[in-house]
Amino acid sequence: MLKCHSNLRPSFLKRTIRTCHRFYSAVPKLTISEEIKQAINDNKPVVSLESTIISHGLPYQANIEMAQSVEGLIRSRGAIPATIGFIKGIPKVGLSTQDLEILADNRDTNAIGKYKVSRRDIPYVMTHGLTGGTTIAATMILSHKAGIDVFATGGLGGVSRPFELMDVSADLDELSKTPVSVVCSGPKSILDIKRTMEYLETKGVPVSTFNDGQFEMDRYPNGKLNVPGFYTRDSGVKSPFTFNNFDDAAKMIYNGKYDMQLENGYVFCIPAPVDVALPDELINGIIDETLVEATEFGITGKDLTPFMLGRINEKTNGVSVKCNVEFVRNNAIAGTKIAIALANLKS
Ligand code: PSU
Repeated sequence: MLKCHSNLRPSFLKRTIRTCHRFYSAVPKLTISEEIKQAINDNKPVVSLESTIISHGLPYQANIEMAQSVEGLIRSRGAIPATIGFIKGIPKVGLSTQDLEILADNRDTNAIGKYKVSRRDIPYVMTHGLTGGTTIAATMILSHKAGIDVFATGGLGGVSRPFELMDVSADLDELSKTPVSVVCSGPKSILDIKRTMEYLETKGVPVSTFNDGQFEMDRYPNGKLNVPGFYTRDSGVKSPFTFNNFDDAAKMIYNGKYDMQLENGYVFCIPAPVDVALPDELINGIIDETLVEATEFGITGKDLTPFMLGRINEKTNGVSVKCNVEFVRNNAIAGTKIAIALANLKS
């Protein structure tokens, strides 16, 4: 509230108020589509989706087809999809077909100038009216602001393998402070999954892996699975928790977020279906070789993941992209089931 001091002239005050108003109305606000707003108000299940996977994670055509088919899958199974991104500096929850096309068209990588928007990039992107895909971290932030609990994607960021770089994805810290659940196929196998899991433990983030009934259970003492590693069903690193049905996943969110008001997020890992996952022998060799290339080219930080995924696609003749698209679709279905179960618990 502006205090009126006797030495301030009314005209000065009026001018100040007008300037403040102009300034504030120029700041783009979180824009939520009417359909999503309505669904959230009515406690209908909503599943959010990120857009870095569209702008930087997958090549053109596969990315737009994936984005549209995933939205369709969520809808056909009874929830509302909410794809999130920044369009001309505006944080949007619920992207239009045109917005998706703009983000997806990454054919000329020099010309697009599209941003990979994580937590630290948000103010810059808004100030400069930029367009960009949101990472898991940024999608969690916008989902939480909109009131969405569940978010589905492909693979989590994590601790990168060249440890000297101390390159830890902002996704991990976000999971410690934003109560949104990420349904994914585990940390990306290009990462140091052991260190990623240690980091998540320190940050108090529950990681649970879904038993889809397709594992040879005698390999897993006490029925405890390992976390999947994005392209592969088993990374070899223990999953702290295993779950057998989506109702249990929803109960975990409800107990932590609504009963206990814990502020952390949750990771629900859905192993890629058996016929979709890539054989370890094929993918591990390619990843090791590509990491060496990344070091040679000096590629680090936020550029590392897009570089790795792009090169792995080339080296597998597109097989890695097909696998990536299929498990995102599978995760979207799982996310929808969790969102429906959670909406029932909340009603
Ligand atoms: N899942 C995919 N492909 C992707 C990503 C997820 O199948 O490209 C993105 C997510 O946006 C995630 C990001 O947040 O990769 C991780 O990037 P970084 O390692 O730079 O934090």
